[in-house]
Formats: sequence, structure tokens, C-alpha cells
Amino acid sequence: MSDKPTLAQWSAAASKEVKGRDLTWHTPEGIDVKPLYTAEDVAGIDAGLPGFAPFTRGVRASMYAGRPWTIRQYAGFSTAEASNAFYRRNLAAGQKGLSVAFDLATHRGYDSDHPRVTGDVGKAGVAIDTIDDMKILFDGIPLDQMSVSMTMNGAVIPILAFFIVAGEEQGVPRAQLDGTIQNDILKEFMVRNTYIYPPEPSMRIISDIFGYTSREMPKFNSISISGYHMQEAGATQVQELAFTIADGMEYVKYGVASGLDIDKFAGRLSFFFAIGMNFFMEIAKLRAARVLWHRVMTKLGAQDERSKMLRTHCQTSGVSLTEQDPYNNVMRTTIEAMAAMLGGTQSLHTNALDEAIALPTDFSARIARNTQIVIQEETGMTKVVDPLGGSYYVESLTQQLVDSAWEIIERVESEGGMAKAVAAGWPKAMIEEAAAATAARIDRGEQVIVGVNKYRKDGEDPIDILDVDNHAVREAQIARIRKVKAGRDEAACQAALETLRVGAEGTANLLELAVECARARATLGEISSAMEAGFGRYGTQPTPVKGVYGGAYADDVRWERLKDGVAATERRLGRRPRMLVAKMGQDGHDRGANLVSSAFGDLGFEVVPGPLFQTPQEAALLALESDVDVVGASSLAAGHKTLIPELIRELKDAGRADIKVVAGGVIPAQDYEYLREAGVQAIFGPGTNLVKAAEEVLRLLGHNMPPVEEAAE
Ligand code: MLC
Ligand code: 5AD
Repeated sequence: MSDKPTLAQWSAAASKEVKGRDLTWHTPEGIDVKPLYTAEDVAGIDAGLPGFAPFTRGVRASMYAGRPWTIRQYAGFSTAEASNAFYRRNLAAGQKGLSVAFDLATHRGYDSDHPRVTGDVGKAGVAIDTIDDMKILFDGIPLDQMSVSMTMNGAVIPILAFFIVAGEEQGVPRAQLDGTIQNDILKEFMVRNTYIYPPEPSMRIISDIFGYTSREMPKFNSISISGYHMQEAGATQVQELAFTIADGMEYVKYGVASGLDIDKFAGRLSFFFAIGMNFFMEIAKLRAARVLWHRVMTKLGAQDERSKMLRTHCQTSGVSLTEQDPYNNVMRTTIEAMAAMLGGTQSLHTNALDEAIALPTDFSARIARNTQIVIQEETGMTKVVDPLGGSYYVESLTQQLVDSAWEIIERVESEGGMAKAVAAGWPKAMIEEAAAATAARIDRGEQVIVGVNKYRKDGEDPIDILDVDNHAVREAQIARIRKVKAGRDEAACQAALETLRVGAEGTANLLELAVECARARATLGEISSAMEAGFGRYGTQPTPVKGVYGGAYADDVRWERLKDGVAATERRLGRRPRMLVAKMGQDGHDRGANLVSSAFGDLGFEVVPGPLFQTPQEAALLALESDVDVVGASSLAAGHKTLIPELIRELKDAGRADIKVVAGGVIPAQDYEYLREAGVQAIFGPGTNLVKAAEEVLRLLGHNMPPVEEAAE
């Protein structure tokens, strides 16, 4: 008889140690993680070998032992000149691939001289209006040797056309261009919001790009099917996984329906995931994603194994980083980078420590990049393929994620696919509910964020951050637009645009026609408008979730006191206090705004959820029409110094200086004084507890309420 301890004995011993306390971890994705995994948990699971179907252990046989993942830092700001110089410095310091961040004007198909984008030009990324900008962006960077990712979804046709023509004029035929275009519109409708056209023509654009690139650009990845932004918007890992794979299925179906042979284009589809702080869950997520993709592509009839191989980029999670105690972000990013590599990513961006407040500086970008270089070159971690393969916990978690995500994928399929689900709105609602639940957990101190709701520092030392003078960038861009327009053959340019306009109404390949427009020096805005003429411009109305945030506070004395405050204010005003949650400029990041709308609504405020993309004039008009008491302006894309003062001016000019304006979002401490002088009455930076924010708004509305104690202090 063996005296090997049994699982029952272990269970008894553990239970004794913790006096019977339940050690199961109920994760937000609804997975119950046990304190111990053993061989029993992996009975029947065979993860196979790396480089072989279903690729659980990686898409390459040799993985990083053969070639490490690509260090690909996402960057872009100000002008093409400034971004080009930044890229070159980064490449000289060890970065391996490029990844372009465009400004929001570009994303939404507007030239820099458009009146709707005064606050956005050059702010959240680089401004690109013409082929000349694109050529400057890659000046001295040989496009036949450097792989370039471009995060573009809305204005994907003009940007890809500019890229192709920039290559051409550099002497690189398009067949040699290596890189990736994000081109993932479904998640834009769900969470990222840089769409331009309605869903149907947007899906056609994607099939046109698949068609063109599969024929003309064999080395180019035609899409980067992205879960990243879902996690940033609050999705659990299971939701991120399921909706991303389901999006991928939908694109493949559209491609096939447009007449393409699945194996001709599927090998160049790529993916993109976020890697947050739930270390093993993230590793398992990447392994599960490969298993799922292999399964769905087999179902869809792919024959070539390369069509079923999920290759992915990852980015460490922006939303996991904090403004408070920002050096903690270096550790967080290191942990997330390790999860990405242990999960088997092909390419990785590591965030900079100033992520929660601004774009990276040379200083913070250097630390972010070196995080990857140190892992690759100092630790020996790359020497063994899938070192966690066979771990009872990781293998079991991988299987659980496959199963949980599959349930959601089956629901999507049974309801007719992801385009229909997105139109119906339930995936977005599911993600927003998860976001509200997470916000409540954090605000209540149930989920620890070091330096924010626990171990908070007394007084923060501001760090040096990058500030882009968008007026100067705009002037420079306008000058170049004028120059390009003055130097072109106007008749040829208009003829190319007309052909595109007609093509958009028919079935021509839009990218092919846009390449002609780019050669003829049409601007991004002109190419985009030519298609908009037939397609129209798409807009939506936010519908904040109800009851999730407030529900987490049921019976909480702090919440009750706030509700009493709202009720008292209602008695005084003779109606419920009314707040407009405004989103101005081309900033589509709406998680913060939706959370504020949800929480304030649950408290009893009458919330007017403003549509995305308003000008300050439009937001002011809505505030006046709705007769609100307060406007909360949410800004996450650095437009606050331009847009919020303009809003206040508009309200004053209309004789309603009494309407209070508060600001929230990614607003660096350095800008507080500027905004206060402009008349902003309260500023809520990243990591603000919503209960405290509500308390402050009530005080602004004249309610004399004693301070509410903060959740975890
Ligand atoms: C790789 N290779 C190997 C190998 N490993 N060959 C032999 N042995 C090995 N061990 C080969 C590959 O087959 C390939 O060649 C070549 O090396 C390059 O490797 P890769 O693995 O394909 O890497 P890469 O070129 O970097 O491509 C990764 C990718 C791609 C497929 C995921 O789509 C990509 O780079 N995506 C980046 C997306 C991105 O940066 N997005 C930013 C989003 S930011 P071959 O010939 O087979 O190709 C954002 C934020 C916001 O979205 O604004 O909201
Ligand atoms: N440069 C660098 N990183 C950026 N991000 C967004 N824009 C830029 C940029 N211009 C990063 C942030 C954000 C994610 C969407 O991408 O990490 O969270």
C-alpha cells in the first residue's frame, strides 16, 4: 500500500489551516478558480505540440527559441515629422516593428482643416491628411524591410491607399509591403467608436480590402481582429475572447460571400488582445483563442492549416494603469508582458508608465520598450517553447475558457452572427454591465488597485508629460494641405474622386479606386467624403446600463446618504437634478461617460447622455435645451484644453453661466489650473471614486452634505 497523500487528505489539511474558509476564487468571468489543481483536472486534455493543430502551445514549432516576438510599440503624435523622428529613435534603441497611432481627426475621415476637429489634430496620434504626410512619416524607413502596423478602422481606405502609394514612391512594390491594418469595424460599433459609415458599407469595405490585399499584397495582414478595446471598455476575458473570435468568423463569412476562396485570404487574418493583470487567466486566454480559432475555421471549411492558425499582437492593458503612484505601472506592465509572452504572442506593445494621463515621452517610452528587451535578452525565458504547457492549472483554465467562450459564440451564431448581434446591441450592453460591476468593486475597495483604493500615497509628485500644441500642428497641417492641393492636377484628382464616388454606389473594389485618388493627391477627407456621399455617416445614441453600479451598493450607508442628498436637491429644485454627460470632439472612448451616466442615474439624477462627437456649440445647445443644472464633460483623448473652455464660453454667451461644468477623464494635474481658470468647477481625474464625484456634484448644486467616507480608507 502506498503512503502517498490523497487529494482528500490535502483538502482536509488545507481546510484545517484556514479554519474551513472557502478558498475558491470566484472570478469576474464567472470561473471558479480552486486553490489547487492536480492531474485529475487535466485528465483527457491533450495540448499537443507547438506548431501543430490546434496550436494550443503556439503557432510555431520553435516559437521564441527560434525567433522572439516582435517588439512593436504603438506610437504617433503631432506631425509626421515629429512621429518619424520618434520612430527612428525607437528603432535605433531596439524596437523591431512599427505601429502607427493616428489622431482622431484622421480616424474619423476629416482633414485637419475641418471645423469639427479643432481640438483633436495631432493629439491622440499623428495627423495624416495627404500622401505627403504619409511619405514623411516613413522617411528613411525602408518599407520593404520594416513591418508596419496601422491602427485604422474608419478611414481605412484612404490610409491604406496612402500607405501603398508611399511604398510605391519609395520604390517598394506593394507585393513587398509587410505589415498589418487594423480594419476591424465590428468592435468599433461595439466599443471603440471610430466608425464613419453605417455597418453594411463598412463590412463591404473590409471584404474589398481582403480582396485587394489577398491578390496584390501577399505579405500584408489584412485585418487585426481586436479584443483589446473590449477589455479596455470593461469586458471580462471570456467576453473579450468570445466576441473577438465571433467577429473573426463574421469577417470570414463576409469574405467568402464576396466571392473569395477562404484559403486565399484567411492566412493573413491576424488578431489583437489585451493583457491585463489577471496573470494566468491572460495566458490561458491566448492559448484558448488559438484552440477556438482552429475550431471555427475548420467549421467554416478552411483546408490550409495556415488559415486556422491564430497569430496575434498583444498590448498590455491601459486601463490597468493608474495616475496615482505611477511608477507602479512599470511593475504592472512587466507582469502583463510576461503573461503575453507565456501565452505565445507574436508581437507586443508594452505601455508606458504615464499611460493614464498622457502619451509616452522619450523617457517613459524607453522604460516600456526595455521591459520587453530585458525579458528577451536577460532572462532566458525565450529559450523554452510554451514553458507552462502541462501545468495543471494553466491547461485546465485554458479548457474552461474555451468552454465558456464557446457558449457565447454559439449564442452569437444562433442569432445570425456578430453583425446582427452588434446591431441588436447585446454584446455592448454585456460589456457595459461588466464595466459597471468592476467600477463598483474598485470603488467599494473589493478589488484592490495599489495606490488608488489601498496604500494610497499622501500627495503625488507630478511627472513630466508630453503636451502637444494642437494649434501649431493644425496650422502646419493646413499649410501642407494647401500646398498639396495647389501642386496637383486638379482635373485628374476630381476625376479619380468621381470614379470612387460612383464605385461606392456599385461593386467596384474601393481600395483599388482609392489608390488612384492617392496617386492623384486627393486628401484623406476628400477620399472619405467621396464614399460618404453614397454611404452616409453613422451615429448612435448612448444607452447607459441601469442598476448594476447602484445594485452593488444596496444597503450601503454611503449610497443611502447620497440618495438622500439627491432627494433633498430634488425638493429644493422642484424637479430631479439634471446632468448632461457630454462627449466632445472625435474622442469615442465612452466607458467613463457611460459609467458616470449609469451611476448618477442609479442615484436618482436625471441624466442626459450626450451623443458622441459633439462640437462645444452642439453640447452647449443640448445643455440649454435640456435645461440641465450641470454638464459633465468626459475627455479621454486630450481635447480638454480646447473643447471644455469653448463649451463654457458658449453657455456664458447664452446667458447660462449658472450651469455648472465639471470635467472628468484623462486630464493631467498640470492642466487643472488652466481648466479652473476657464471656469471648470470640479475635475475628476483617472481613478476617481464615483461616489466621491457624486458627493462633489451635489455640493456644487448647493446641497450641504457632510463628506462621505471613501470606500477603502
Ligand atoms: C516568426 N517567424 C518565424 C518564427 N517566428 N520563422 C521561423 N521560426 C520562428 N520561430 C516568421 C513569421 O512566419 C513571419 O514570416 C515573420 O517571422 C514575422 O513574424 P510574425 O510572428 O508574423 O510577427 P509580426 O510580423 O510582428 O506579425 C505579427 C502579427 C501582425 C501577425 C500579429 O498582424 C502584427 O504585427 N500586428 C500588430 C498589430 C498592432 O500593432 N496593433 C496596434 C494596435 S494599438 P511570414 O513570412 O510568415 O509572415 C490600438 C490602440 C488604439 O489599437 O488606438 O485603440
Ligand atoms: N501613442 C502611444 N500609445 C497610445 N495609445 C493610444 N494612443 C497612443 C499613442 N498615440 C495606447 C494607450 C491606450 C491604447 C488604446 O493605446 O495604451 O490605452
